[in-house]
Amino acid sequence: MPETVYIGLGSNLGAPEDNLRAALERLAQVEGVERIAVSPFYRTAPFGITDQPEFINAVARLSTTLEPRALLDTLLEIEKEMGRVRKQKWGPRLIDLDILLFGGRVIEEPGLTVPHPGIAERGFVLAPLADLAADLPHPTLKQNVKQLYDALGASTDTRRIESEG
Ligand code: A4P
Ligand code: MG
Repeated sequence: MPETVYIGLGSNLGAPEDNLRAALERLAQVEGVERIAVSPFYRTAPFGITDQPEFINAVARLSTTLEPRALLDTLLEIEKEMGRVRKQKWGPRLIDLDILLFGGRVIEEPGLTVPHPGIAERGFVLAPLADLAADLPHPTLKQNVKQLYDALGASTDTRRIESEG
């Protein structure tokens, strides 16, 4: 059975919106992956290291027959093909693709943690995720996406921009 998966996309180097669109196109071409929906794009203040350009963030909902590890490898491959060089934790990047949620699964393995551990603290994840799935329950936090976003409150600097993927 295919699983419904949510992927977080982020970029703050080059032409970030084009980078997100390019990554989405590549994702849709992967065998075993079907793209169902893409959130609006958001312009977001950098989290972690604040002295870097603003990010463009979005979330995509996919349907996939791939197992989580195979999907992660696919995402890392797309990042690599798109020229991402890993330098600094939380630092600037051409494209960052994270598995946010994989059905209701809870995975803790070396190199793969699902749900993504940063979801609840990150407005740049919760805002676009809420556009696609406000009522979706978080598998371990026992709140839905909208409740998590509301709990984060006004501390998030995210602005929806009109163009979409
Ligand atoms: N990994 C484990 N679990 C997962 C998962 N669920 N999805 C491993 C994807 N990858 C997962 O990733 C390092 C390793 O995490 C991968 O090889 C994979 O095996 P990375 O993307 O290179 O991580 P990183 O950048 O070195 O550090 P970190 O803490 O993951 O950075 P984040 O959390 O990705 O944060 N501000 C705004 N406004 N918007 C952003 O998008 N992004 C970051 C990066 C910082 N600030 C931001 C944004
Ligand atoms: Mg990542």
